[in-house]
Amino acid sequence: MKTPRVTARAHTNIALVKYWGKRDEDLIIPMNGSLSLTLDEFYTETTVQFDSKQQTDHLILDGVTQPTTRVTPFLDIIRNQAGITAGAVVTSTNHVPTAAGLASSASAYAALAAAASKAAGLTLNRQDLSRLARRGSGSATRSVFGGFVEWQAGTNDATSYAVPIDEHPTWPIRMVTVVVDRAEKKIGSRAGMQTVVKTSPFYQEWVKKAQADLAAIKSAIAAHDIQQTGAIAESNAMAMHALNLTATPHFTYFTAGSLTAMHCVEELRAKGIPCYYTMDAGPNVKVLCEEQHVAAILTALQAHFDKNDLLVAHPGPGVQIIREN
Ligand code: 2P0
Repeated sequence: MKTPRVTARAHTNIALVKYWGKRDEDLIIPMNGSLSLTLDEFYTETTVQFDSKQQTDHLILDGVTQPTTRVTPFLDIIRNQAGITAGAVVTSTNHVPTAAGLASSASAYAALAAAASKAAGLTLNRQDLSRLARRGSGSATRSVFGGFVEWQAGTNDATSYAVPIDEHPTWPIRMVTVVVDRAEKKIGSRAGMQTVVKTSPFYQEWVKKAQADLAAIKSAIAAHDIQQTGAIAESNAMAMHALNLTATPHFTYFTAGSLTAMHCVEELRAKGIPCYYTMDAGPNVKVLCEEQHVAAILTALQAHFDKNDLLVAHPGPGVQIIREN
């Protein structure tokens, strides 16, 4: 017997206050709360169908069959909840304007959680869907919602989930992505954050700072204050990347191109243009600004980067079921 075939779409998100470290590796409970902006530009569409004639799962990612090492344990959580044992066919496509190395586990697991839970016959509210997405990848917790989203750290499976802060911002906020390097990252975020939690002597200071940043950025976002919001996001990102340099062995995601982009943003700011950078577990730089300054920022960045490597994103929506048959 086959279940309905369900397709979900989820957008990626960029954290302004970062998640960087787990208190529970298995349940993916973070050490600190985080806050992100879901983006319209980059998303994943995933179709799931369970078939009781199938013993194992199949994963086709962007047209290529992949191992199900991480997907099968995730689907097992859903099968347990739904009381089924059927294998699944999972077909997933990443929609990123160029092969920019921006495909993310956030959009992937948010889409998979929505499509697979629906196909399995579960009816989850968005809080429970967020908890489920979290089991696949921490950042996916937040991609269940659109706009500005807070992941409340919690202390266990029941209390660690995302909540919308402003799903449809009227604030004309934009995120310019500078594609610095298209190569795969050398140190995955999972291993990177684990090393940092275990070895950085500054880790507890990070947790304190992230908690303070989270409270402060929520006020700044509510006030549509770009200077405050941007300054907190930039400072939080640099603290996260500083942790990596203080780990044993130390590592960094910065490349020469990342530094070029960051200097360019600082020069723009010195000229009175409010724009602020953030970086994740890779060399690409994301610039937070308001719509009215996008053109000037693109012009300045084009002195160093190819036009096609500069992508402008708006706030995007939360996860949606887009087909069911
Ligand atoms: C974030 N990142 O808050 C942080 C900032 C990257 C830097 O969440 O191990 O793929 O699957 O929970 O979510 C990327 O890590 O890690 C991430 P897992 P995930 O967006």
